[in-house]
Amino acid sequence: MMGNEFMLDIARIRADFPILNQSVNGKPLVFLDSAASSQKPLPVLQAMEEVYRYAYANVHRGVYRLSELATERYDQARAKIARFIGAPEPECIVFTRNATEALNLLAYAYARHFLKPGDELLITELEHHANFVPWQVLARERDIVLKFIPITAEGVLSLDALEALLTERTRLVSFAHVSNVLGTITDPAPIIQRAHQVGARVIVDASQSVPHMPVNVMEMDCDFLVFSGHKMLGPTGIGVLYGKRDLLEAMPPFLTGGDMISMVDFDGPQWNDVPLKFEAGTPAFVEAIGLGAAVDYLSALGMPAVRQHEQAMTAYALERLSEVNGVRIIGPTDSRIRGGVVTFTLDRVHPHDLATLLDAEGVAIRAGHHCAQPLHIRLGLNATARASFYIYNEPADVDALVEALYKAKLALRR
Ligand code: C6P
Repeated sequence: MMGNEFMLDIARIRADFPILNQSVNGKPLVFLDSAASSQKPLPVLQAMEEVYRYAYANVHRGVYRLSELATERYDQARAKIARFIGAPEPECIVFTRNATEALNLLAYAYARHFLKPGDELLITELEHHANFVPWQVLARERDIVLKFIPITAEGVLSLDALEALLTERTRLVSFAHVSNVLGTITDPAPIIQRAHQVGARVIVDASQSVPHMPVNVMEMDCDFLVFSGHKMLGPTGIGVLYGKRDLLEAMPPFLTGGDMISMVDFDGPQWNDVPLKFEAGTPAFVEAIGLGAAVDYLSALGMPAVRQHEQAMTAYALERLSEVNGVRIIGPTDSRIRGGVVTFTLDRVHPHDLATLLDAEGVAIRAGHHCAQPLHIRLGLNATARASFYIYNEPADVDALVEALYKAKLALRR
């Protein structure tokens, strides 16, 4: 049955992740925090080491062979990432440090430039702080009206409410494709269509979707899309902003300095072409090459298979966790509209205490507000526990989580 089969050869995949093959607190490590940051397979580590060993020199500067080699690989990484998300050309891919920087870039270089006082900006109640705080700051500074698409009791965005919130003055809509807390997968199509009908531009925060499912920016027709490399097998310090070329060209730069100008004299600078206009200073090119290797790795597995495996893992986790007395699952219980993120609470136990007790059993989960404090306020919760899955997780990991939960309950007499 589609969605409930485990599609990946986990034993073979795990052999590429030596970090998983270790004990923590005397117990085999069960890593269930990939939504925060994923582990890295050997081909990614090797690709980066290879550059440092044999092909390292600053990009876009030297005319000598080593610099050309590094520049070629940097450009190839950009092209791979463009193909991976269905972007029409590599020039639509801007490298940033992470999704947070990409969203700030848009707040500064797009919204501060194109939005006027009284214009309206729509985000949602389920956003990560990265897609929340930059807009709050902008709204305060520029008298922009910030509105929030609410979630239903089931934890999905209310499209009826969207209708009521959209107006002629809505200039920008920004939302998470997959919530890092509720796991909710939002179908971007109806939101993007309606936003475009009122003349608004749309940003998709794909931090929790691009690593886990097929994403195609052309099919989606979003104006901008952002994600981080470190959540998708790539290194830290590299993120991506996709933008429609005409929009990127119309935007002023975010940071200024070297590499982002085509020429400068005492009268002033002229900006470089996109995407270099947005990449001031020496870029994280070794990290970008590492991300390119991560994209190769995911592409070889096939993103439909990655999604199907995670959906099966999520369905299994939802089933096993709901057996545990006192566990409350937060977010949709239908794995078809849920990414590989299962957030829950355990009655009368603080999630931090729970995470500490699970850690003693070798089980690594995240506890807290997961940088989505407004959503937690909306849910009436201070904190939650979250298990998240990736290509190297298997049903036995969920069994270990449930077993550790029973042990924690016993220790706390809950
Ligand atoms: N969420 C989590 O544990 P950065 O930190 O820039 O790489 O990613 C920010 C970000 C933006 N949007 C969403 C939906 C996210 O989930 C995240 C990162 C991590 O849930 C770290 S707080």
